[in-house]
Amino acid sequence: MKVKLVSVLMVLVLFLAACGGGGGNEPAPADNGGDAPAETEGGEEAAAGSGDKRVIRVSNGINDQHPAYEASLRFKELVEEQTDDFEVQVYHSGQIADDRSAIEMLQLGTLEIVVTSSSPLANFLPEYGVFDLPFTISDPAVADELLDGPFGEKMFGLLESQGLVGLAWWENGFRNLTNSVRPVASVEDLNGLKIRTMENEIHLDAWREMGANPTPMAFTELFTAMQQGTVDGQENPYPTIDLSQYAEVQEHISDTNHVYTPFLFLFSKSIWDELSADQQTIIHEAAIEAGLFNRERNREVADESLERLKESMTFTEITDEERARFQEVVQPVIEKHKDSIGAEIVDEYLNTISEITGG
Ligand code: TK8
Repeated sequence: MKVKLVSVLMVLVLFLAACGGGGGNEPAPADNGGDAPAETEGGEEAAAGSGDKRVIRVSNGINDQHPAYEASLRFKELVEEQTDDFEVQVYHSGQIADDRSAIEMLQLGTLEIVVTSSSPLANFLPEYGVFDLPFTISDPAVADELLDGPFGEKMFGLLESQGLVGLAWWENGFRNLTNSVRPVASVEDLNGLKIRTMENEIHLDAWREMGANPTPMAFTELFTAMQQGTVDGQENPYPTIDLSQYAEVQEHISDTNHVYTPFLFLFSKSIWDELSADQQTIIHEAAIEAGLFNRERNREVADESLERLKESMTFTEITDEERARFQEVVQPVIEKHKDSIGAEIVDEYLNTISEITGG
């Protein structure tokens, strides 16, 4: 707490120094969203006063070891090398806000960008629940084709009504289960396990259907919840599990691969509308290019992370037979949520996937 106060005071002193007491300057661009630490990328420059540049903040929920953060820095580089109009500040670990609150900030026009999982968005647009249907995407190449094609475009089109602009599909990845109680090889092994899920009805129902005891929680609270034993387990892609050091508080990992979560690179519509067409193009293209880098890195890191996790945790491989049982058990979840997501969207999603896979 004391440390925080000191750094807040330091920023204030720097800011006052930069203003030179003369006034008439822009308001402090170092507003990192309240309690965010001052030592973030670009933060120092901002604190020193960067003239008339418009500050664009990127909020990441995961930490600065993750490929999404790396890709956000790539986005910053790409934008800043093409124009002097912006200063991009990249934040991590939910310093600005967790996914759901960050989306609300975009709607209010108090934050420019969030790299968010699709799942919290389903609380704003039920159609986004389509990505939460378990065991529907089995390969990253399928995800790419689905998201980069007309279906992805259609999903982006829905965002406008919520005050959001979808600029690019990035990747969180295939989710896998960890826990601190026992190895999970079968549906029965899940019985009664307290599993943290994202704040998403479909995830909650899927885990209930599989016999676990799920509880929704913001990602920013997850590590502490595992540490204190409030939950027994959680599910996330390998890079998150590895790079967030979950092995410190979790013993077992299974390659459940139960669902693929895209990241959306989202912009606040009210702020977007204030930008010129040229500025929008620069930002849009940078988001897409950084997203391609993000996907590539994420897949490399997922492999490396799995190797590391196999050394720090007990790894259990789910057999094809058993995975088919998981899939069968969660089937009612798809039926149950079809209408609330929108039957048409669900059909289009499933049909597009089977067209891509040739099934
Ligand atoms: C990061 C989240 C996170 C997600 C979750 O902001 O909440 O479990 O997988 O990685 O988007």
